Amino acid sequence: MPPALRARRPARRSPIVLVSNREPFEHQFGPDGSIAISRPAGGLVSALLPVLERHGGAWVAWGSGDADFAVTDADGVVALPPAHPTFALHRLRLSAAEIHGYYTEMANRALWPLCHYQFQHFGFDQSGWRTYRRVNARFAQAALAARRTPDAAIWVHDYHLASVAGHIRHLAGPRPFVHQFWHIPWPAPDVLRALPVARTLVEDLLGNDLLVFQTPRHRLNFLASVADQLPRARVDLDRGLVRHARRTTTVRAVPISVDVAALERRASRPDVVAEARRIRRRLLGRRGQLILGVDRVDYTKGIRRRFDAFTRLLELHPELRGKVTFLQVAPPSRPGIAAYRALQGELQAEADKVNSRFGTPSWRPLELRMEHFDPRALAACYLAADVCLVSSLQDGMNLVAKEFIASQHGHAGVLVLSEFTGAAEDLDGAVLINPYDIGSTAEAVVAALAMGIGERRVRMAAMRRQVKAHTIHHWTATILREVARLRRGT
Ligand code: ADQ
Repeated sequence: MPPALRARRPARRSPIVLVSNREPFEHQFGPDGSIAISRPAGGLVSALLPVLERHGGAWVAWGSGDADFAVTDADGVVALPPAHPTFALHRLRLSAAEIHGYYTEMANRALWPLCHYQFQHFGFDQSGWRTYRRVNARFAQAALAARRTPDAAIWVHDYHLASVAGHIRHLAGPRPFVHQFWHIPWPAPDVLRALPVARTLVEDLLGNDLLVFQTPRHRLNFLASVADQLPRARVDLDRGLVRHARRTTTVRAVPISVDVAALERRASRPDVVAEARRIRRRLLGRRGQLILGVDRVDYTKGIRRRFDAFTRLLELHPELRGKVTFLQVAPPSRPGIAAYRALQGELQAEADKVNSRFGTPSWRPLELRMEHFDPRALAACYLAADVCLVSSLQDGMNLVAKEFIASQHGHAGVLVLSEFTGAAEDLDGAVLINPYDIGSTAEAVVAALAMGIGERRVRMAAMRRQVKAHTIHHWTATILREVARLRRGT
């Protein structure tokens, strides 16, 4: 094993213990037996890595890479990032049966579609639920063990780990301060009723001292769900307090954001600016405009309908043929789930269809890149685009929208944004769409392409002011301030 990869525990105290399903770094064996390190795509890791790089501490996560345990110590711990370790990653080893029940079945076939209102993908079985709770209990134990001091707060993330706080109460009583951020939407109470174990899920979440959602809408949905599932709980909607089983949970909304300064710096680098020019030249030739989509391959992101809207645009506006190109960057995700594999195939087939129907020897209308991009390549795409199109059917926040804004230092890009994203509630200046309305989405993109430079600048400047005033560091500080306030009891 290369010495740089060997486990070294950082000497500093652990002020935060983060707990998430996805790990921030993954180790994989190459074909020659060497070990490579990578950062998985996804909003959660992009959002939290700067937090631990800044604060230090411990991170508990599933060790999903095939070489993960080759670089840890006997307890599954490795110091990261490799060059300048700032935190200790505690990796949990999960069996194939655990991964199936906890991750594939309960998290991604039950909770994910339900929270995104996608009933056609929703499925539930009791054995997946039992495994989910057992695995959540393992995360709870690992989080308690990762604390350097008994008063370290435990910060749990997302829908994979809804039962962790409940297990911590069971294992360690009322003392440890536990809080959770729910990255995806929380559905309306009637939707939650489809989940046979909704009541236990809500009770487990009320094991948290503080529970934070992306938007006021999701927060209200949760409070209404508590009233619906637990009629004896006391719910104070105005103050966001729930009193249940002799405990109080504070419920807040704090929209997540991005590392604006880092994204802006990256998009200003001469090599990124040059790459953005190359992308435009390659995809547009001498003239033309670029529409950009960036999403994990996921049915909630509305990529299929987005392709339909682009087709409609080309049908209804023949004058735009040869003058606009749509670049869709879409790294495959959750390959273990059939619906995701099928979607990947469908998107490729649809892109081929658009290109063979409208393409010419000198113009390829839809460029679909189903691969992971490194941060600089992604920054060049954001910078190159005239229009960024986000058409999620539901989305907790959508970091792509904010990354685009942070990268557009030229102020000339237009954001076309689904009204069903948390970002739409958080930003003024985007052109809002209902992604189910294909015709109106197509017309909104046409309007964005035709928008004068003056209006583009005004809109982008407004959005840039908003994201600069609410960066990922503000998000962290707001949540940690609330944690401190609650711990003081004020
Ligand atoms: P996601 O559903 O993963 O996140 P999103 O917020 O859009 O969605 O974040 C996607 C992230 O993946 C972005 O940081 C983007 O840069 C990155 N990414 C996308 N394509 C990539 C590619 N080809 N190569 C490299 N990186 C790529 C969940 C919720 C969201 C919520 C976040 C954070 O579903 O609603 O905003 O968590 O809370």
